Amino acid sequence: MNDANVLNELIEVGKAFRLEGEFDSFTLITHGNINTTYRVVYKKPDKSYIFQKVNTYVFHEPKLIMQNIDLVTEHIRKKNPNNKCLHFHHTSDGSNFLFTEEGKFWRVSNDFDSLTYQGSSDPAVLRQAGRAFGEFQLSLSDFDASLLHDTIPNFHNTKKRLEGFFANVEKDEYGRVAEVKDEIDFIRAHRETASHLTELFESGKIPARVTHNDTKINNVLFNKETGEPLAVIDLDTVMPGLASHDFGDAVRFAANTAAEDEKDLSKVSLDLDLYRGFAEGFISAAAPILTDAELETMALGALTIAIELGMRFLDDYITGDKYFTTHYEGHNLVRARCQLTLAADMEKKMDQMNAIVHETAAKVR
Ligand code: GN1
Ligand code: MG
Repeated sequence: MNDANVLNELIEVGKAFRLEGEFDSFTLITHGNINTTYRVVYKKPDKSYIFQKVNTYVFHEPKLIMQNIDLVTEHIRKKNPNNKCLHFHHTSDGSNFLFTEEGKFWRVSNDFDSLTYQGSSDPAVLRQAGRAFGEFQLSLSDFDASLLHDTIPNFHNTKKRLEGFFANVEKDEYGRVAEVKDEIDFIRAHRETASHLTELFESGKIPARVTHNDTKINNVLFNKETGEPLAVIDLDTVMPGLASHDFGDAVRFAANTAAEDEKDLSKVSLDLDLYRGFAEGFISAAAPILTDAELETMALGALTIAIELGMRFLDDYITGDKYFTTHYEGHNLVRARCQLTLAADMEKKMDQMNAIVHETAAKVR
């Protein structure tokens, strides 16, 4: 879609949400892999908003996401009245979304004056991010999970995802399997390790919690002056899950010495100082609820999610790149190789990763 079409579409969306003032300008925010997000500036009065077109290929029932978000933000707001929280605008019929005749699903929220990171080499920043996600988990520990819709069933059910992946490998619909044999072999060799967390959950050894499920550091908004977390955003995948999924997903993103889609695999590794920073923030914030059995699975959560996401990117590659937004041919394969390289490095560091969790927990509990 060209810029003029986007502009017209955004103006119409703004009208539907009855935003005040005159439309001024927009910029595309490019770091999400699923939804399409714009920062839109209005003048008279000056104010900016986040407009988001939800990907309905990924989220089949986007209205249910909005119901989940409403319930969760309401719960968090009640418990922490001073915290910032996502605020969604309403259309004239009182909905917090717009479903257009062409089937596009839009939502509009306020833009915060805040700082976000795509990554940081400073453990203190990771500590604050860990605190944000740990507090998020703590805030939702008394939330009734049965109220939530399972918007993407089995989202972090690694065992089930592996089954789906190997079925797609068998089909080889796009003829890409031969090219990625090494990556598939790596996943096959790690199938048991990556399924272990799911099995611990299924056997009742670790509890289900209401989790964020997409804990990338760019989903935390920080206060520009104090560097403290202001809000956790992107609540699309808030669903029942495991504490170690949230811990692990955050670590595999923010404690990687390289970007999520780094092509030069020699740059990819797990930075133990960054890992420690995140662990300190997360574990000290969520300490009141975390069980010993959960703490035992934190490092495993990181390894599991790195393998799972590597497999998800590879799965998308061999099934025709339909799920994740890609920016060039082969992007999903690059992402998959990066995650699997990270997983291999984590595997070597598991003892140290577990020790850091134990040391941190001993200090704060
Ligand atoms: C997707 O688009 P984004 O960044 O919110 C994905 C996550 C992945 C992530 C990898 C609904 O999240 O699970 O970890 O990409 N979200 C969904 O960057 O599949
Ligand atoms: Mg997300």
